[in-house]
Amino acid sequence: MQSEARIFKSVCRACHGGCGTLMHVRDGRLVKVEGDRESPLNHGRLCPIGTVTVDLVNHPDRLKYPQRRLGPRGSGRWQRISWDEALDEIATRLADIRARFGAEAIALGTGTGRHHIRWVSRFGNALGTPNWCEPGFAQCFHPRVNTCLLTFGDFPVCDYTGDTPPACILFWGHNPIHSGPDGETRFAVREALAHRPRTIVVDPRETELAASADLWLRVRPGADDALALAMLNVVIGEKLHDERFVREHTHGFEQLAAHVAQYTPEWAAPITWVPADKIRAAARLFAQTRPGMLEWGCAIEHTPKCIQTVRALSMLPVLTGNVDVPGGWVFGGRAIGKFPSLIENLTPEANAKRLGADRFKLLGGAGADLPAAHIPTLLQAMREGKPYPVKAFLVFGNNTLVTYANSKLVYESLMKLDFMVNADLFMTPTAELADIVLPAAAWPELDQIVGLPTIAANVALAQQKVVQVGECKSDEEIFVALARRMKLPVGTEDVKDVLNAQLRAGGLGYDFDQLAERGFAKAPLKYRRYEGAGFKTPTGKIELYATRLEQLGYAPLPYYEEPPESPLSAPEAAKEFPLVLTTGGRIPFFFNSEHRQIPNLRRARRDPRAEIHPETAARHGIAEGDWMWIETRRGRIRQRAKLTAGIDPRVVSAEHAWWFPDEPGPEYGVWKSNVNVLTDNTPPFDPAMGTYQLRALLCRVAKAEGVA
Ligand SMILES: Nc1nc2c(c(=O)[nH]1)N[C@H]1C(S)=C(S)[C@@H](COP(=O)(O)OP(=O)(O)OC[C@H]3O[C@@H](n4cnc5c(=O)[nH]c(N)nc54)[C@H](O)[C@@H]3O)O[C@H]1N2
Ligand SMILES: Nc1nc2c(c(=O)[nH]1)N[C@H]1C(S)=C(S)[C@@H](COP(=O)(O)OP(=O)(O)OC[C@H]3O[C@@H](n4cnc5c(=O)[nH]c(N)nc54)[C@H](O)[C@@H]3O)O[C@H]1N2
Ligand code: SF4
Ligand SMILES: [Mo]
Repeated sequence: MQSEARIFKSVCRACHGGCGTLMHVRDGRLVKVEGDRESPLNHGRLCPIGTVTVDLVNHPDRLKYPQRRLGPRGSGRWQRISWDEALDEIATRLADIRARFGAEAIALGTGTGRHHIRWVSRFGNALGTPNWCEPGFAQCFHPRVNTCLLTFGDFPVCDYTGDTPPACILFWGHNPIHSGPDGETRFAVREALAHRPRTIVVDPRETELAASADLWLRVRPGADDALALAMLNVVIGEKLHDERFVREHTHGFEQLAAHVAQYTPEWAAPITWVPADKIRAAARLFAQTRPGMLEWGCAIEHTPKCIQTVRALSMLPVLTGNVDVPGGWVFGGRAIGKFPSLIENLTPEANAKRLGADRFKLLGGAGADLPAAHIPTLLQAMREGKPYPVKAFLVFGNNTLVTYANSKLVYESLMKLDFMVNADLFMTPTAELADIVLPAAAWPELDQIVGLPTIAANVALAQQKVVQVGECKSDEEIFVALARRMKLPVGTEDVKDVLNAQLRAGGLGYDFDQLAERGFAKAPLKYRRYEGAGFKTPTGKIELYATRLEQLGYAPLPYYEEPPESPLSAPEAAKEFPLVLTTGGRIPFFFNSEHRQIPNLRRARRDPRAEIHPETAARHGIAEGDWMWIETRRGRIRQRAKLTAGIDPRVVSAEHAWWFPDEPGPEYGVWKSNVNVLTDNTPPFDPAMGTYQLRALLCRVAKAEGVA
């Protein structure tokens, strides 16, 4: 007879969100996952990705035990080993590299916003290396965080868990009904939309949000800074700003007003491809419909001029008095104490060695919240040994070959390593390049707390280990085991001790087990905190004129700059590559490079596809569903053409993160449709953040004849 299933509360962590879940476990096996109706973040719902959790956890292709590669790097041949052997070998190799080249020759990598993200840098700090990296710290979300910390003294998020819905939402380079706002869930946005706010969408594609918006601004990819500056010009020029808030709580309004006077809508129209009257209408609608919130996404961070774009955009809610008000932008509560990063373990000399820190101070230096290494500089150190050699790379949940820009250069860099370790749920084209592969626990197989200030502003959540799969270990446990094995001076406590210390410091009054039982805890949200305390910036105000940026040597006021590879900045290249390429619009069925091996999701999107205007397609003899070559100066890939009149005839939008787990290893078709074969990680970089070109590039297309 079958035993009864036990039900545990937990939190889905398959994306950046934190939907409450009920986990059904029978005989030690996960048999069902459903949404928790009590959760304030999803009210019982799950998205397609959350729905297939059982298929993911029990997938036959999961990595279930550690393996050592046989033969040369990339041979595709593997041998099962025990955890003891794996940890011993890693500890010995790392100790050897550290003794010969210094700890900085060991780099750590991780993937986007994962449960263990801060544990990666923590382990690096314990080991004595300043070199860890993550695509998100480089150019997704953290540019927004670091910029806002410097100019607001805090990070604003949209107020979805309060009682007041927004009257206006400005969606900018962000499609959160599929992607989920960073640190939220996509359901919060849908709920806000149910209250019928006015909406403005800034997107080169006609997404569902764009199609139903009051105003859709079909911006040229990469021209967001010009558009934002022109909107500021209108808000200030027409005196639509909140005069009192601006006077009392911002610094540098006069300088900003004088500076943006040059950026008129007529100036911006030919740059942005958005008509001047539409720019005016958008600025007016946002300024006059309060409370309003800005939902901004990673599109603004995927070009080498990210910080000033973020700055310009962040001023729209500020000038219009939408900061720290119900239904507007609010500041995250601190329901969970600060993570013990162990950064104090790094000497000033070690800190100074962080690759890129001297140049990109918002990423790796004095202006960074949690400093990280600059990925292109790190890859160069692997390839060329300059400015010093990087010999080892430990990757915990990042599909480096697929998600970093310029995949061919990434491949060359990884092939030069002496030692590479990869912890993942599945074998990937990246893991195939490792010396040792470790089986990582998926989210239902580990304990963790969720509640960066960015999660729902005021909700703390616990995910709990409900099953054990094979010999999988959580990344956190692997770090602790390695720290103990290497006899590191710090970073050896049990994972739960660290979680409990954080919860104690947060003051919610629950320890981990109590929070796990409840699933989540909500702290009260306080509005207009600045009225008493001001903002935590040098001037005590929101710095429209950024004194900290100026001190660090960066422009204190936002300005316009063309992307380096655009029809305006590179007219010669544009003769050969006449179309503007953007990449990465999120697919509702996959999280970045994940989930291609799950049949129930793959059925919804069998092949990669790129959006193109019917006229442009017709010129090249391309029909709906045809395989189409997309080529840039870096290389060529193919995706299936998706014809849509919603995109500008001069633009192509290709999906990102494609590889094919169903094709033979060790490559798994990684060179076929991977958009990062097309992107660029060579200079110029954003001067403060070091971001590079994942979007806004030049390309050409052709029909791919004779390919299956
Ligand atoms: N051209 C282009 N490139 C892009 C983007 C784009 O829009 N366009 N987007 C960029 C952005 S914003 C980001 S954040 C990055 C994302 O890049 P990545 O972080 O590399 O993306 P993922 O595919 O989500 O995750 C990588 C791996 O983590 C594994 N994994 C999942 N859970 C765990 C776990 O708990 N532990 C371990 N050890 N492994 C786990 C998955 O199986 C997967 O192989 O891509 C970037 N690359
Ligand atoms: N289902 C699902 N959810 C995800 C992910 C996933 O892969 N799948 N990835 C996660 C990650 S790592 C991140 S960072 C977030 C990202 O989530 P979002 O920030 O929503 O990012 P995207 O969907 O890549 O891009 C948002 C929109 O920007 C548009 N866009 C493209 N280029 C430009 C441009 O130059 N300017 C402007 N204004 N718009 C442009 C695209 O057409 C797209 O509709 O989603 C997270 N959530
Ligand atoms: S939105 Fe994110 S957290 Fe919620 S069910 Fe989907 S993948 Fe899980
Ligand atoms: Mo991201």
